[in-house]
Amino acid sequence: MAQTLTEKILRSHLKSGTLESGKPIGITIDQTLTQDATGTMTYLQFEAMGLERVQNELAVSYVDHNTIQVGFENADDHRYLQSVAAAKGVIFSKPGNGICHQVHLERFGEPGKTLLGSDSHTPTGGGLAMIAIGAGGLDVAVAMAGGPFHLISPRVIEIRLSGALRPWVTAKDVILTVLEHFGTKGNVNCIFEYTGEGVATLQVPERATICNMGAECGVTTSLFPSDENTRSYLKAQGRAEVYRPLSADEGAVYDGLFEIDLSTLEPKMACPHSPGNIEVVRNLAGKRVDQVLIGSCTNSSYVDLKKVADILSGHTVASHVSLGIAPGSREVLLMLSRDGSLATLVQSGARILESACGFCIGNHQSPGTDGVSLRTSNRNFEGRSGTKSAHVYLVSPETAALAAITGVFTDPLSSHGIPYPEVAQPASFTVDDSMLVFPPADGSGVEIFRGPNIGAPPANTPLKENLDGYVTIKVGDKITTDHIMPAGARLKYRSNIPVYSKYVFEPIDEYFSQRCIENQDRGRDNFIIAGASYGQGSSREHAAICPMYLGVKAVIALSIERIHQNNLCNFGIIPLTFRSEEDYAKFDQNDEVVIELIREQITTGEVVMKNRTKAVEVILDCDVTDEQRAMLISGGLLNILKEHS
Ligand code: MIC
Ligand code: SF4
Repeated sequence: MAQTLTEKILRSHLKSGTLESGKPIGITIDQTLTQDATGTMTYLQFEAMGLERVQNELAVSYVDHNTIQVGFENADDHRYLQSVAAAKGVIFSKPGNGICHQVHLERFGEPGKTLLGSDSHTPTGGGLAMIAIGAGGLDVAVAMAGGPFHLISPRVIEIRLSGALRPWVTAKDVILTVLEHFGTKGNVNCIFEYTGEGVATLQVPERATICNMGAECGVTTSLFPSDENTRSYLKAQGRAEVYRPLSADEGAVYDGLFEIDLSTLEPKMACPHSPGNIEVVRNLAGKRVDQVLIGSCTNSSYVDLKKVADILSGHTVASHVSLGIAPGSREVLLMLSRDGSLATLVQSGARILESACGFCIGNHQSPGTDGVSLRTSNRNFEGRSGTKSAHVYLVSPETAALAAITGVFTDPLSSHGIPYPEVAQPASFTVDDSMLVFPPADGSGVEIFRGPNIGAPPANTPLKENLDGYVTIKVGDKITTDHIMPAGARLKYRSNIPVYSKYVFEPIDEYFSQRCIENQDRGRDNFIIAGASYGQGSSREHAAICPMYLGVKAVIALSIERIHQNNLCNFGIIPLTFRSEEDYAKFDQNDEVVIELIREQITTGEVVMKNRTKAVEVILDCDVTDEQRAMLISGGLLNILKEHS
């Protein structure tokens, strides 16, 4: 039978289950990647598994998220990560070498392979025809130990591209169009597979941009076929030998279809405060801009930034605008410096930032009060920039560069007088792997460094018979992991759960953790009530570990996003869903609630929760796999792994 590309790759990696959408499957993972902010917990968990060395084909540890190094914490984390990588057989990408997804695409991605990364934008690898999935650190640790990754066999949605993009219309505008159509919720357990003659008009970095931001739709991943453009990209990276052609069979059947004629698109943007809030740029033409930031794993390839340099050439950044540019990798930075683009950027008044996540995670470059910031990144959740009152718009590098010059939103298709920057893919990239540290063949003698800020992941107890406590918080729809577990200024506590836990829900309710502790002290449980699409955004498992540490036993929501749901199960927090909005309305913060005989109830998949304060009860769904049910009963995956070791 004709197969989709997704099916082909999944089938060749299938370990358990059947490929029928909606059914649980387990797949082998060829490659893994971690980044520093999720990496410390991942490797601490891997160490707890007691293995001498990673078992999968290729494991890379990147340091890109927190390179700010205010205080000793980040530098200590980096030292831990470098030493544990050497000890366990992991390649270490030093801070400054670039953003994990950009570097992985350049140096390690391979068509037809599976990649699991402890970062939600791991699907960037789909630009090279990989099944590349974002997951919590514990899942990645299991994959490094040679274990399968469990997921729900996806619905495969075909996104059929025809035509070609017009000048000034970009890959970013393609994915913003996809986001406009699919939105940021309701796409759990889907994969976007790109097909059609329009595919050949897009180069690998453009495909990577599109796959990267598919994460904002909440899909498991996105992928493109592997074709002549893939071959020339890999050849230009000096890796022609890993090329192999891959595509769906003629007549493959998909679970859905969305057609895009590339030639009809126009420059778009995601408006505050959601990547799904799409508008055409022309609708805001003339609006004043305070800050422009170009970079992030979405749009910081060599061609992206060379185009920016060509646009800025001979111009000066508007006097009221601050322009920052973060090249995605050291390779990109080296190439820009060799071809003179770096000088052009500096001359225009751009501030050159480190090749790291930086501004994208709110680590620095926070806008001023009420500031309007145009960014080429992928998330504009309220407060993520570090400034709650800021208005962040997500745009293409071309749209961003024009605004930096004019100082206002400028439709790239309008008559602004700046010539279109024609930039071709280079025939060869400047490859320099000297900031990759390869592990010794035998790491047994390597001493693993641990600073005082690094603590072991906290233990959980097995599930009790009855849960009894309070709705410690009730939140609405689309609560992101940035709301649950803020990054930015708090990022340096990622390796210190007791301290980081103080900031759970800080952007919404700074007293949440205090209430949790008070309830815990009285021997009562904590419950979180939420609306639709709870846990959108990042893969950070801290959004489950820290609530677990605070005694949260269940999250009851209208719906929960895939990665977060897995993280909750991994750490023994029960994910439950309401059957209706009316049921959601029956609970308020501080209500006293009880779930009796929970161990028995979750095995049936139906759970009755009583609201003692309001004297009502509702039936909830507990839609988890058998493996997850076992984790919930044991108090998390780590407890199960301990039982089996
Ligand atoms: C993000 O873009 O939100 C992050 C920061 O890269 C996260 C990972 C993290 O929180 O460390 C992600 O996307 O998974
Ligand atoms: Fe880094 Fe931003 Fe990409 Fe996350 S989205 S990996 S913070 S650049």
